[in-house]
Amino acid sequence: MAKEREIQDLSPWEDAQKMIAKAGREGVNLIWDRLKDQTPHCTFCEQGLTCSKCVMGPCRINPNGGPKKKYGVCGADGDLTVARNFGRFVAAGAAAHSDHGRDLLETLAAIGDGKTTDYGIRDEAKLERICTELGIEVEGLSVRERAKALADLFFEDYGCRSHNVAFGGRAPQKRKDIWKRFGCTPRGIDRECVEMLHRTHMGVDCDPVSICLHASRTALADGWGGSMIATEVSDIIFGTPKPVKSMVNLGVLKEDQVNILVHGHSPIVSEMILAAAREPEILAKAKEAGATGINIAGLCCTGNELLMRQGVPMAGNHLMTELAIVTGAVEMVIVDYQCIMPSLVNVAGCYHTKFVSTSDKAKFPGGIHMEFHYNNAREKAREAVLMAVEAFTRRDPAKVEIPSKPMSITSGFSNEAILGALGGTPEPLIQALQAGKVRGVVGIVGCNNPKLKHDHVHVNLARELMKRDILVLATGCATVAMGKAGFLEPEAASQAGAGLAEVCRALGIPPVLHVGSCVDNSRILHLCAVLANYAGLDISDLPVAASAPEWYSEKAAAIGLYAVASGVYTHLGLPPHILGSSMITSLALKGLDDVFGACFAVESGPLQAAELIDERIKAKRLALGWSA
Ligand code: MSK
Repeated sequence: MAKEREIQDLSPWEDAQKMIAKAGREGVNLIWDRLKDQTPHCTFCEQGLTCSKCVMGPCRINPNGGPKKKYGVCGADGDLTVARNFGRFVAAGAAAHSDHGRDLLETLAAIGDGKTTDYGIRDEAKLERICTELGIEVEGLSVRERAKALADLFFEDYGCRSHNVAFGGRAPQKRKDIWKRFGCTPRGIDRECVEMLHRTHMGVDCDPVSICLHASRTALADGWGGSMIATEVSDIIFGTPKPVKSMVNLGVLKEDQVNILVHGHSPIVSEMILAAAREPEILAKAKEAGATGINIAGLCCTGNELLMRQGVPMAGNHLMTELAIVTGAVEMVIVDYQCIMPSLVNVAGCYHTKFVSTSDKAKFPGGIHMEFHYNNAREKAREAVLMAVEAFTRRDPAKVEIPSKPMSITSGFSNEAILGALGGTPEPLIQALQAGKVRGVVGIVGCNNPKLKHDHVHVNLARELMKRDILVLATGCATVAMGKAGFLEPEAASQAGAGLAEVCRALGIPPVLHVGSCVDNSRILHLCAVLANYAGLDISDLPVAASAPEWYSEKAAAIGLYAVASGVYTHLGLPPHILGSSMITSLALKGLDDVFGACFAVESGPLQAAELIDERIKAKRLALGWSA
């Protein structure tokens, strides 16, 4: 594996660098090794110009001619091929978020039907509020009946009848009018995903622009549908986050405790693991095994879910998942779904670590499968934690290295918490924006990608935006980067511009707010809608932007597109596989502005990206008659 100099080029963090070196000494194959093996990538695939959607192919399209011709066997050109591939890419991302939302919904329905005692309603006030918002008459209904009524309403959102997703009603009227004009109003969540698969079947929609507009509709069904349902129902079942202190990096692992890492996205399993690990009888078993306790820590977005609500520490983000196991101090990685590299089974096999999968839709050959359902979750969680306790007795102390001291962070900034800090109304934030103390708000979201130096763009972009009095909202794997850089503590206000620092100090908040997991980007959408509605504007009028600096996943593409289709200018650190079509590329970078009042920008340099975002924020501010 990499030499010292190269390791420093892969990640800026001490914990990552030490574990990459350790993996090299111990012969553990990592994501960077595999990227090297796969480089150079196929240039047709990189540009979105391959098609394997039928058996007349596969085809590789060369828009400029040459040994591979301009048209596939069916006659599709480069523009159509790129559009079809991108449409399916977005649909897969929207499906992933939304199917996660469906699991929460099935749990809510089970609570309503009295089919589970393992789960309940922790935020009854939010249940009532959302029921009322969506027109459910709550008077006279018990908590369970309300849960059932809300679940039934949301199941309709997933369906195929002509029916607009309920939370779409939160968008400003001007935005809804735009969606209507361009045929992008999100209807059933499943319907849009299925329709995208249909449209991109050979011989259906042959207009690249039409496919792209449907991709926007599919993404909107995710943002205002599946993801928003996932967020709101998670809050209802597990509690709405409020500011909470915690810690981040591999230093959160404890040498004298049973370490269990929860990984994936849904809180359904991880909340139960946490509850089991706190049971006195199970703690007693851990003590019998020689441990001083049981330490639950998070990876990726299920970690964000537990961090936001329970203050559970975060061990790392996407590129840290293999490295966490390399510490030799992890008894178990227990996963649900999404962003779980299949390689983790092999890495776990190099140590005493148990790798446990829990979802019937995410199985990992070589791992242990323990299927969790709403009616067995508590019992399965106890079983899993006891298995981790047993693994602790087989830990090899010679292989243990916990590489750093943890950083402290503050998390838990749900919209309820943000509006609460503002006195229950968006007015102070609007005033701060108008006065230019806070010049804009930017969501920095998403993943890591081994093609870019780990967390480098996240951290340097956020640092630069803060300096320019731009408040940052972080979700997903970006959160860990922000935490490690020290940006998630109120003291980081000292690194912000004078206006933002003043506002942060007055409210006692950091200049970068952790607002959740990747489905929780819906919180940012909702906050934009609250601000726009309050100010009588459209979202595209606001000095706001989004950035996914190190994204890799289909879900991130769906998030980016629903942000743009909602009127939010969106920066990407890497382009999607669309560069083979100049038509689709120029639609993404420019043409969408004429449709949605927002478009994409692609830039891998953090300072250059900050400049682009700042220019956009300036333009929006000036258009509102505010100082630049
Ligand atoms: S986990 S989608 S790597 S944010 Fe949500 Fe992180 Fe991106 Fe997965």
